[in-house]
Amino acid sequence: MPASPTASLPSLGQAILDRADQLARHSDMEGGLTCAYLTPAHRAAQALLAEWMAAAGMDVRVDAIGNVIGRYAAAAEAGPGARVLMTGSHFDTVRNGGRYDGRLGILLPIAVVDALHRAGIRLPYHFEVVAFAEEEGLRFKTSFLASSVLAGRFDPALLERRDTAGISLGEALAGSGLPGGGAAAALAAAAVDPASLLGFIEVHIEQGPVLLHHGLPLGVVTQIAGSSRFQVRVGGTASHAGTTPMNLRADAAAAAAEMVLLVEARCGEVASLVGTVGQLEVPNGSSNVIPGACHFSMDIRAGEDGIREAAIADILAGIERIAARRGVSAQVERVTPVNNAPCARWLMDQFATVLAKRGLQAFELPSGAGHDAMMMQRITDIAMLFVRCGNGGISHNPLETITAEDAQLAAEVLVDFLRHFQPRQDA
Ligand code: HGY
Ligand code: MN
Ligand code: MN
Repeated sequence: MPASPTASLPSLGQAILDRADQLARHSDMEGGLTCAYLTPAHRAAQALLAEWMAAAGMDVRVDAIGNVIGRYAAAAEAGPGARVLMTGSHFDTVRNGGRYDGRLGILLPIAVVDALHRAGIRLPYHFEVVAFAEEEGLRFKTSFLASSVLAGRFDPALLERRDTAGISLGEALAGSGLPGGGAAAALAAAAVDPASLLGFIEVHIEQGPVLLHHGLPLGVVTQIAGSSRFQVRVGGTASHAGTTPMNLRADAAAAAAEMVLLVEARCGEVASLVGTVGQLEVPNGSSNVIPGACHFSMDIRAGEDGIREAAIADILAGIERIAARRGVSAQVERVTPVNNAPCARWLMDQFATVLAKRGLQAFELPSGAGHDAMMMQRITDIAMLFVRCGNGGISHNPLETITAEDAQLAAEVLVDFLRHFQPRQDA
């Protein structure tokens, strides 16, 4: 087997970071990176990724939900029945987020394909890089929207979901120019045929401090924690802040505050359980009016689905008790839960073999963050390669950072993985 094409490209890691910087220039906000689904910044990023995929020698298509899919076709001798090893991650972001979350898992494989293409190396299978259009759920409070379409798990009811401007997902898609215009049939037809897949691998920043703590550049993921998200709307009685005695109030914000502390307390009871209220607002509030309404989000995750579901049951019951005692209402809307997703040992081992050949430890760790891979795991086997985060492992924050050296190493490991990849024998 000829020398690795990346060995002659020591600057690949820096090139990947430079492209992340270039992509980050397309933002919905000044002075930071926000790239919400189907905004002008999102469409510009989508176009740039399609351009880079084509330049790397891939056949590029954009599907009905806006995923950009680049196929690096198999070697001719693979024949018409060649199957697909798929990789990818998301290019939408959280509000004022980091520039590597998701995007590294797109830019790095594009750079790898470019190196293979320049070296005239083809693989015995099709290699597809997917830039998933929506994973974070920022605009429509969904999660894994784009990978759910590819996995054939899209819930058409989400087309009615509205953003803060009152635009529904269906309307946004209808006006997007994407194939099918948001028709449920077009979204269903965009699902990939599971039989065509050899597996799905995702390269992603760790978004935590573990690799940094162990002094390791890369890690192999064992499982991805399941998550459940909710929107809670508390309804009280707006009334005068100066004339309403404390014992006669139905204060929606005070009730919500007690519910938030309940989430914190209950999720503090089990090591692998976490609960977060990331959004909390008194809509149309005034400083001299007792809040008549208070809305907040809940994000609850655990390493085991049973632990997560038990915590959710306790929290929902607690919200009901607090609402009844305080004379307020509480409406809870649940976004589709995503269950714990195990990585496939046969794929993990192929990453471990490649790492060992480079004298690197195949350090295994779970992922507390959700990823597109967990949706793809519903239709094919998955594995993930984590890349060390700097700045204490911080993520979902502009301080998110990785080094060019670690990006270079991850690219070289991915090349080795691809060139030695063996499909699952009993598949
Ligand atoms: O929330 C998550 O874990 C992912 O970043 N969407
Ligand atoms: Mn994220
Ligand atoms: Mn991510």
